[in-house]
Amino acid sequence: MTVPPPEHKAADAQLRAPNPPLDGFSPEEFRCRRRALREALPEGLIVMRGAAEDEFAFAGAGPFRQRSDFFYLTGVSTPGAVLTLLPEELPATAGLRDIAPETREILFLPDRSAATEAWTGPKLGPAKETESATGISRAISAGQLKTALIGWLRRCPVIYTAMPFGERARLSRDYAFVEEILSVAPVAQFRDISYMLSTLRLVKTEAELERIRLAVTITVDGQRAAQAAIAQGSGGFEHEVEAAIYATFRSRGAHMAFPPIVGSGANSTVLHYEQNSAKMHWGDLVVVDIGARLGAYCGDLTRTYPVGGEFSQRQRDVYNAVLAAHTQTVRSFRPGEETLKSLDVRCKELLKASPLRARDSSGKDQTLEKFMPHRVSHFLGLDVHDVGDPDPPLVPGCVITIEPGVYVPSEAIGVRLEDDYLVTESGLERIGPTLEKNADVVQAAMKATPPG
Ligand SMILES: [Mn+2]
Repeated sequence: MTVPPPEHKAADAQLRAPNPPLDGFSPEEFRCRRRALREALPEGLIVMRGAAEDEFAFAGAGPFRQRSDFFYLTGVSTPGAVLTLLPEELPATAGLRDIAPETREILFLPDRSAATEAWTGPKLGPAKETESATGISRAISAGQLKTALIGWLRRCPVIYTAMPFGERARLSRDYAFVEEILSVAPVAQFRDISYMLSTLRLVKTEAELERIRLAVTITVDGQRAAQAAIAQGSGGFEHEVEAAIYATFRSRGAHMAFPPIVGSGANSTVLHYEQNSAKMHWGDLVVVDIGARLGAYCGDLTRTYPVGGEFSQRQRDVYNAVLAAHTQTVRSFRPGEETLKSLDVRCKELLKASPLRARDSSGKDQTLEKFMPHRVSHFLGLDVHDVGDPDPPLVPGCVITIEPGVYVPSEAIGVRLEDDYLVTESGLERIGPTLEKNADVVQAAMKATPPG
């Protein structure tokens, strides 16, 4: 260890202590994840790039959010960080001086700067305090990353990192990062880390489940606020409903996990409607699809409400068909065999079996599954559409949504009913407090809502 010169200490003294990292989780939680990843990929150097300051701001205006894979491994939300995990046989001294050769975990962080922090607030920096706060063996300056990689890759050319794929791959930051490494170590043999990470992230720990439960609980509160706003009846605006949801989330310390969907009338049939600007009228259905993000974890719930609290007979019929598909899909879950795909197939069979028909765009009567263009389920966790291979059977500890929907533009009727479930040994267990789906109960609750 080197001792910083006294003038360095004097500069540091002006920096305030940053908020603690890890978002309330124990260091052991993240240490276990890093250990599992190193054991799964023993033959290469693991290099994970965290998000840059301007990379993942929500809608361009929200707070900085760490990329989920990086948070999963570190609990660190400081922008510009890079985590390296070394394979067993590689001495850390191959790339760095002043480090114990057996060190396996090294976090590279931008140096702290009083001038920058005047704008952004206190940040974790390369320091002993960061090591004790995170449980990561060493936290050193990001300025040392390049030299370290050159030395390590000389001894171990296999490197696991997040590789970009697809049409826009070459425009991504990850691609630039790969090129940067290649420019100093052309010997590097890149392998993608994303699949292995998604496999680890699929099964949630108790601590993660507790956090997801809290996020869902706040999302339930948001739905209740939306229901009360829609119960006020004709003349209100979708954005007023959104505002009620936003107030509920923020007052509980949560953020919007994704742009909220409040679609009334014809907008209820638009799957990812986000304008939330229309006036609501008696007789409209309103699809409310929202999720709270508490810290790093998300909830995701959809309900469908009649403006003023009264379903028409036709709306009620469609609503009940969707509700039956939801309930039956959950009830018929086959532990050990079920996949996201088989759930989707079953849900659509259930809709098809309904005696109801609706008119498609060419004027023909069709069974209801023709009006459900999306899948019935996705994984939920650090991301709203969480990572994970959809093909293998779902294992205990996965968290999934169940969200059948029927959208009939010719009648301006859209209905979606979504809850979040934990996969257990015996089936699906709903996460969070009760949020009624029964049409009579919803209607009675809305009619009992006092004027706002
Ligand atoms: Mn969803």
